[in-house]
Amino acid sequence: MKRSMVRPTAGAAAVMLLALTAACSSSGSSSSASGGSTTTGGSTSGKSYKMSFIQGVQGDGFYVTMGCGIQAEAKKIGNITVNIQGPSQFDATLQNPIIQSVTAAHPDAILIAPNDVSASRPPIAAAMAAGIKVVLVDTTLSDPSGAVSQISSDNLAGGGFAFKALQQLVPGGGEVLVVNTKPGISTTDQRTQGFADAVKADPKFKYVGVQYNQDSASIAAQVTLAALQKNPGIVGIFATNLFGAEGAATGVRQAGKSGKVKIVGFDAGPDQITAVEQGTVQALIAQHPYDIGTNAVDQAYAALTGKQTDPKIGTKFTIITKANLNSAASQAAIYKTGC
Ligand code: T6T
Repeated sequence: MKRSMVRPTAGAAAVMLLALTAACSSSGSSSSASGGSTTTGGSTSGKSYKMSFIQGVQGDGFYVTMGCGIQAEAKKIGNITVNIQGPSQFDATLQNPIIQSVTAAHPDAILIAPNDVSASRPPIAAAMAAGIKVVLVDTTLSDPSGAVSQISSDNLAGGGFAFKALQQLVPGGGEVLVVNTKPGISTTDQRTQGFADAVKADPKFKYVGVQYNQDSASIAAQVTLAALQKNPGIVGIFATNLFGAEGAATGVRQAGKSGKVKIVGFDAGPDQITAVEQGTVQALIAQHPYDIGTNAVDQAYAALTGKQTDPKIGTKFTIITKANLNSAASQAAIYKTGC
């Protein structure tokens, strides 16, 4: 089985961040990933397998890119059919019925980014009880027991990297804010925690807390603007995902502080890259969702064919700034809008 990803060590990651250079790249694929699509792998002799990928939310370049990795890996293995669907919003009340209907269709494996650490557990546990192999991709559960594997970035460390980037951008220190999605999403909660812990260890900086945006760029813009009006001393913002970074850049612009208040965002869709080019966002911590996808298929396939599986797999980051934006590694890390 292919095992291309390694868990980044703290030391290696710190060096990567301090240099603010790209650390590695992910590859592309030629098929498409969107809500409700189905792709069939090339035929080989023997049994074939059905896998369903349930995205955290539709239309998010992170999950589109992950779907590209999933489809490419399924095609490479050859006897796997992949179905992709996801909720219209990052909301367990919308995702849970999808989990239930997918479970009723009884694929061999479900690859899923759970919308909530607790509320997503019952339908996922029901899928496991029905004999479906479950791989948790990106987000996880408070109780992940029974899952074949959990595959994600090291989100706690990622929050720490975001603070290191802000330290470099604002060496004199000051007040810093987090613009987060909503409580209960494992990934973005961990990024916030990692960031808050790192800020508290540097007396030059003051953590002014977290504002939630419900995974909406327009709400992120509103809460950012309001926070800047309330706390004019804010010098830096950490936006914990794609939509947060997009909205934070808008909020900072509306406050007339573009370039003055530094923004470090998680994720790297085309819009975030444009923001870096234009100088409204200073650094992006790009994840490698394509690799999460290829690993997820490998893990599910291993479980289905009686091979050894890895309970946890960590994928890498690429730190993107204006200075390294044109490097091959940065360009390869930009999320896809289609495969
Ligand atoms: O940051 C990713 C993902 O890791 C997170 O769980 C939810 O938001 C994204 O999909 C980006 O929008």
